[in-house]
Amino acid sequence: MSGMTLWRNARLATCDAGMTVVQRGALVTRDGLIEWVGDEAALVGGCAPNASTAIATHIIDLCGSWVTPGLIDCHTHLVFAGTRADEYAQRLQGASYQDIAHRGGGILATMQAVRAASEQQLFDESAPRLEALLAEGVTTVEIKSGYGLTLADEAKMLRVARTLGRKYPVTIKTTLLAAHTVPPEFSGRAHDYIDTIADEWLPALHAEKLVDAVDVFCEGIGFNIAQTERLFAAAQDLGVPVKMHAEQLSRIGGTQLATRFDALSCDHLEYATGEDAVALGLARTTPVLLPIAHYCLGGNQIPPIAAFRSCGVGMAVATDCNPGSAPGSSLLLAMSMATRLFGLTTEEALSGVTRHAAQALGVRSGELAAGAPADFVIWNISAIEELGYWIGFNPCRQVVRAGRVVS
Ligand code: DI6
Ligand code: FE
Repeated sequence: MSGMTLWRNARLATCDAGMTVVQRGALVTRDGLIEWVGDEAALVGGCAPNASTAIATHIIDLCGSWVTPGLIDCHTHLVFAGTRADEYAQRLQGASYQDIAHRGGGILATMQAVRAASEQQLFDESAPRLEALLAEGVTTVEIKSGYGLTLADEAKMLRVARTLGRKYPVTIKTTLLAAHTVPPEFSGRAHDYIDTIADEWLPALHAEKLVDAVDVFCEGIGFNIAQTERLFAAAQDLGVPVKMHAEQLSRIGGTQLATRFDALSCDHLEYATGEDAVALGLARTTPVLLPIAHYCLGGNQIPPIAAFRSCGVGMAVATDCNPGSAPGSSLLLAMSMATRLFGLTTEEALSGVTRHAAQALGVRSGELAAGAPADFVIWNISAIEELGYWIGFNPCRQVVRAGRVVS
């Protein structure tokens, strides 16, 4: 793509470190990137002052609309087959998530459905969930494996995630979550399973360029600290960043381990403590809040938000889209729940799905800033607080990805 586009007369929520708002702002985009952003009054003859010589080839008047960076859903399991609505009904009758997992349901139920599905079926079932996210202005999505639990089936899930990224106007980051639960082939041998992932699957999938990060469900019903450390060390040897499902249902100390590996993020954190917040702050590991899972599990424990704030730790917010604990494909709903259920401010919720979500993925987007990808959303709202306020009503007007209007 060549040519420069000037997007003028916009109210910009830049989502930069200061959450700067520019009331009469403009953006200059070129070759898929933001070249300049600022107050329209600084533009000289339709051209960014320091940017260049040429007058913009296209000038688009946004008529005073609010513009934010493209939203980022930094934690999803959206590639899966089937549903687990039956388990939701059982939980409403008092069964716990752990009870259901111990009975062989839960993640293993979805594993069976994913193994039975062809790659095409998996794509066809997953695509509508991605479409729902994109309709709300999401331009970057992280997708985890973790329901295949054989080398071939984990590869199938990750390939579907990559294919989604080619067929839709979205940046997909893939995460290997083979360490989600112990599959039947390794029953009673969690240690061997971790060794197999570390020694065989991770190197093979990494060589196929299917793995942008490695995640572990570090939990009483998942993998313990020693097992997690073993897999993180293997990832580190390959230069692959790590993430963790940490302190979701109990506190076993995953966060402290993750920060020693400079993890990109620790996710869930309902049972994290002030000490964990300190460790996250020192390590620059981003906490990711997943309020839809908290809501659907009927949890009564919330993450230590005040401690995150006092440690200066920026919080990300994501959907956790999955068939068990979080059957949700709405990042705007996750923002609403993060404010109402976890007590975030509307500004924190917005930075949680933009700048801090980008940090949780190690990507450059999530900000309206020179040099960032030209991914942004034009909204039908009159106040920025409307994001994460409406429920079941979508105020997204237009999405621009890599400088092009895509919807
Ligand atoms: N924690 C979660 O919330 C998801 N995975 C995890 O480790 C749930 C996955 C599922 O129940 O299918
Ligand atoms: Fe999750």
